[in-house]
Amino acid sequence: MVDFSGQPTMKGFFSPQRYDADIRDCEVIGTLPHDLKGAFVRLGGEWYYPPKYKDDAALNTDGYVSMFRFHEGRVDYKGRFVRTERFQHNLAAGRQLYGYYRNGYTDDPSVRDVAHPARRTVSNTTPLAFAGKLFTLKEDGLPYQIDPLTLDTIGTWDFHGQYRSQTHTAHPKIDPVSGEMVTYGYEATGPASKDVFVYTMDRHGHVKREVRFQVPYVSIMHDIALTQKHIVFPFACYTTSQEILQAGKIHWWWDKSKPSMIGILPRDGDARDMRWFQGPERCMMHTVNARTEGDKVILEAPFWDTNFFPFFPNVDGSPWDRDRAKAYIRRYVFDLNSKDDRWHEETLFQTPVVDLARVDPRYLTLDQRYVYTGFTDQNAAFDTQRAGNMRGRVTNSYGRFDLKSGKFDVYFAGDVHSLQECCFVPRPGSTTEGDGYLIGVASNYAEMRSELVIVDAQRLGEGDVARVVLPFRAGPQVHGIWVQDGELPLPV
Ligand code: V55
Ligand code: FE
Repeated sequence: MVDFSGQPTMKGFFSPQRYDADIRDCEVIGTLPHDLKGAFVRLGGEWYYPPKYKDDAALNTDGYVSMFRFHEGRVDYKGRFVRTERFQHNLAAGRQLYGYYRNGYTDDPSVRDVAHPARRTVSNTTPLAFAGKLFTLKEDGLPYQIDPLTLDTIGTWDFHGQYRSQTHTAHPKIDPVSGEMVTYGYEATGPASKDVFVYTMDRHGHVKREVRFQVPYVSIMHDIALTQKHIVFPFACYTTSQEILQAGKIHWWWDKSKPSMIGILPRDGDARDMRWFQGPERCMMHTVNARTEGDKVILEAPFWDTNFFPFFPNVDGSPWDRDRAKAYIRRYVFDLNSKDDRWHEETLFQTPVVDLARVDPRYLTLDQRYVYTGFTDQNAAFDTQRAGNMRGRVTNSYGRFDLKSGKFDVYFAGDVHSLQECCFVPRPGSTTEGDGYLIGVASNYAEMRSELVIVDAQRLGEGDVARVVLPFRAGPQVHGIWVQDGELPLPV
């Protein structure tokens, strides 16, 4: 029996949907740009069965992949649950067999396999188009390969057996200059292990390099940054241990007495070339971009002041601090020539932002100017709590933050809307940074439906040029990517 009635966070806009979807020729308001040709592929998750524990992390939802396919002047929509091993086991049993986020010790004995965390992944974080294939990623398991024509799940992927980490990040980086991908897995040899395996793949998905190193302490290593010369590994304050996991507890605990760490590894270097820098409490989740200038590495990232996740407890017993859980676009400078292991930090904008920031992907690893991200520009004109938004702050605007001038432009989605992560789509044929579209899904709380907004990325203030309207809620997205025609086989 399936019963979501006791789940306070799964109401209103966030009540479960539990269906795969197909729409041919979606309703469109406005004019679709004729040069938008490809697909917006989104990944997120929803609970197919209610969680085993009420205080479990929202990161533990079943992966759901969807696609807005732009083709011949129209848009088709498709959505599918990712058929992970876990999804299939749950469906066969008719209930939730899996326990806490990243704690296999809390799983039902029929599926418990603590030595192989990849087998319990929900694959719900980031789509990846690489080497002619489509994947769904989650940092606690291996990639799942997805058929881009149908969104059917093909199975897990280990890069022709050459990928040895048990886990694979949701945030690999593709170098736009060489076409190489730099990727990694942490907790690489098992839950709570300090091992990190780093891989460089050629554009065909074959491993060219593997580097193994250990972290000073086990922590979430959700994202990295890549320059033309270095790989930047930030992490901070979240900790765990075998004892915590074996005791059947939540995986991550916030310990602000631990230093925030940033490791810098030369792309052609070895574990002994790793340089660790440290600083005071920051919550380091997503990066924006980084570059190497002489002996300096410069990182731009929307790091938080403190614990960002309400469901990962503070070790000192203090309650989650919503007022301090804010992210700001910041710059970090690391001097590789200096013996000092402290970084230099500068807060570039005083406006708190959502940390799901995007750049023009053609400028990753390079000196880039614009950062696109959601933020709260105006207070919402509706009762967000009643509508199911527990945080009460509504992301209703996208900003284009100019790192060179310190100014920003704003797109406002509407006063009954909240926005998911945006995605920058380069205009085909152009090479100028920022020439293209900003797209993203808006939740319309008045109509209880989702709308994909399409904005000219150089004219945010003029509003959207088109909206693709779904007659239902598209569901929560974590990350999305644009796949240009020709990059993958796409449905027609
Ligand atoms: C994040 C998201 C995850 C996860 C770990 O946003 C970190 C950060 C959706 O899954 O498993
Ligand atoms: Fe992420």
